[in-house]
Amino acid sequence: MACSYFLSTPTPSTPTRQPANPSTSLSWVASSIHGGLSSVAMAGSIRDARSVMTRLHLQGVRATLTIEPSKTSAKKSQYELQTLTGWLLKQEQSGVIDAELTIVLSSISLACKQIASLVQRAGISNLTGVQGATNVQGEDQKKLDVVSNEVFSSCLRSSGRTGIIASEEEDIPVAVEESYSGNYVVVFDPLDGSSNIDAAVSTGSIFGIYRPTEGCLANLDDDTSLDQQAQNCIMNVCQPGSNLLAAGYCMYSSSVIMVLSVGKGVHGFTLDPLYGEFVLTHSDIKIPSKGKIYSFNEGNYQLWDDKLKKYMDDLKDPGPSGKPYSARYIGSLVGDFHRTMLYGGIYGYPPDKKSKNGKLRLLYECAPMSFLAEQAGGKGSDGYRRVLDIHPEQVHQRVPLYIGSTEEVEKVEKYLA
Ligand code: FBP
Repeated sequence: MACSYFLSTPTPSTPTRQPANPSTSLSWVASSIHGGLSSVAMAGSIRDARSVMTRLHLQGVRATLTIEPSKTSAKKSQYELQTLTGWLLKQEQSGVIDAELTIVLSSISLACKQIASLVQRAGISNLTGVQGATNVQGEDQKKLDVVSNEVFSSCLRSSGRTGIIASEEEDIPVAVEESYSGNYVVVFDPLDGSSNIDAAVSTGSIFGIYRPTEGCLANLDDDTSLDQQAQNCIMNVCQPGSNLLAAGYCMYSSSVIMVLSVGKGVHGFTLDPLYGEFVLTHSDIKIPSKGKIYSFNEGNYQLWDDKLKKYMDDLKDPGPSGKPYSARYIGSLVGDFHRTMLYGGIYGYPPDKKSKNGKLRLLYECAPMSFLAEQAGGKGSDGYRRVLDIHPEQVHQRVPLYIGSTEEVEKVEKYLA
């Protein structure tokens, strides 16, 4: 704590205040009765002050100590930047996260910076279009899906702090040989909103971090336990969202913004292209409790059940008193959810006659986003229960999602009840 202290004597003369040592941010006043004191004044710490006090007392000088914040060090430099790295260190220093998790989150921010530049240059570096392969869900993989997956996986591996990683683009979770300590379990969707990639419309990466459970790491040198190893990985990844330690997304849009929570609120960091650093721009985001914006793919309206159709009709025809809701749909969960976080409203991907459980994956999309929504005072539901309470049965399980302002999510739950 910055402070300064007074040495008051019976015949005070003009005190001189000088910062003893900016880095220890202590300054103090000395009254020069005997002239010699000024040399002592350069000392810095509280302990110094006390020893000076003792010496003065020994010289028969009556002195008292008053501590007050020093004005010099409190003044923030206009060039002071609160970067993500600095913010993570502060969380670590205050014991919110440990050193291992700091490193995992830093490696994720590096992956997002790399993916941001790949997405921005996709058209130039021939990274648009399909890869010519399909993922475990039978979807055509975009070139950038595959590249982003590689970037994300390699950043997590080289952090040496992840035990198991599970990607939306990979069939099964994998144990990380390079694991050094921490052994965190990281689930991620390397590039969400792939239908928007080639049109350079908002996309994003989503991640969630869990603590490893018992028997996390099978003995990698022991071939016979490969099935056991795979089972262990799947078991460790299939945790309910309520076990999440941290989650976040990085949106690639007109700005590149990383939004994350380590369980103490939600904070947003904008990538400053000048420094290549994520800088704190949205501290402690709170989702408005209600909002007149809905974000659904109404193209599926005819496939919805009647209760949901009634809900949607009422949103658009609120009657004489009300104002109709506005429709906003980017077709990228990260973009639509980011807007909902800031402006309020609701994003929904319901089940329909074609996709009985909707389209979104519980582990890589619904649970991390619901963790953020709740940390920001909002809600994430499958229409009947809290998404974070759903215990995954498979790693690529899909669930319906209604997420955003608490009152809006509770409204749709009432219609579906
Ligand atoms: P991907 O992870 O395959 O991109 O799918 C998720 C997603 O793209 C969401 O980001 C988006 O909200 C939704 O699917 C769009 O689906 P649809 O085109 O059916 O509306």
